[in-house]
Amino acid sequence: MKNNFKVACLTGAGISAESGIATFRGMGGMWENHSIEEVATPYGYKKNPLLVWQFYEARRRQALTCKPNKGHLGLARLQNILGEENVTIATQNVDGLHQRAGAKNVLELHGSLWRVRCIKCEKESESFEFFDELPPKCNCGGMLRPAVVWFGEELPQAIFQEAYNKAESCNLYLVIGTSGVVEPAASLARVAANYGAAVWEINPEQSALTYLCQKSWRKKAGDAIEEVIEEILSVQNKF
Ligand code: BJW
Ligand code: ZN
Repeated sequence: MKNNFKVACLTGAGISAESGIATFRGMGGMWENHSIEEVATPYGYKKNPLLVWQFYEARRRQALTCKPNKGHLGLARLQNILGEENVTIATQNVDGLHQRAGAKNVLELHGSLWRVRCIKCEKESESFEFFDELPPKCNCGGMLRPAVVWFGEELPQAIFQEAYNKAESCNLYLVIGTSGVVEPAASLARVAANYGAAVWEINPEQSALTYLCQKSWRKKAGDAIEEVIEEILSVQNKF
């Protein structure tokens, strides 16, 4: 029998916390020793590209030492159980851990640590290497930047549109490990709710999206994911 139960997920920094990658906000967060304007805006990059590159290069080096955790692996398993076409993962994370866990068609709303873009010729390319000289240069002589989305920048349109379409058409929207304060990513959960999906959340703390949720697991993603998968499998026929 063909399975028509559709799950769309929105993940944030919290799902990678158990892999050892710091979240952004709060104590011990990645921005604790940086101002957001300095390292997460085009203005900051223009003002001090070296500082911004040092911040991202440190994160690239650290991310490579980290492994996907039970949360990432659980979502990849859910794709295997229900079918890739029925489980969409839109992530705000740039660490690539969903893909390394085996997840397919991951929608990277905020770009990737593993891509760079030239600010002169705008060519974008994959880059897993570490740069000897910072800021790194493109073959055209222009300066490269991390291909991530900073505040005030537009999200990659086609990717956001696909995430939006999946939010509109899913039965269940699963929000994992995000504070839900950054737009337009957070709006995807509201879109799903407006189109009639159930919204469930995994987060040890309340988030800005908790008010939308029928169910909230106040646990770490890795501790809750198997329970949530069981619950999805037991309710999918009731939708
Ligand atoms: C666990 C856990 C465990 C811990 N298990 N959970 C509407 C209203 C107001 C403002 C705006 C608006 N629309 C747009 C804006 C402006 C702005 C915005 O949203 N500002 C708000 C903050 C006020 N948005 C933008 O500027 C966006 N662009 C845009 O809208 O452009 C419009 C445009 C159109 C046309 C032309 C031009 C422009 C862009 C936003 C880009 C965000 N970029 C960043 C950096 C990415 C690169 C990088 O990684 O360095 O994305 S900011 C940062 O926040 C990063 C994250 O992806 C994002 C979200 O953070 P996240 O993932 O939620 O992390 P935390 O730390 O906040 O939360 C972690 C959670 O995990 C917590 O809840 C913990 O409890 C939980 N947790 N352990 C499960 N084990
Ligand atoms: Zn170039």
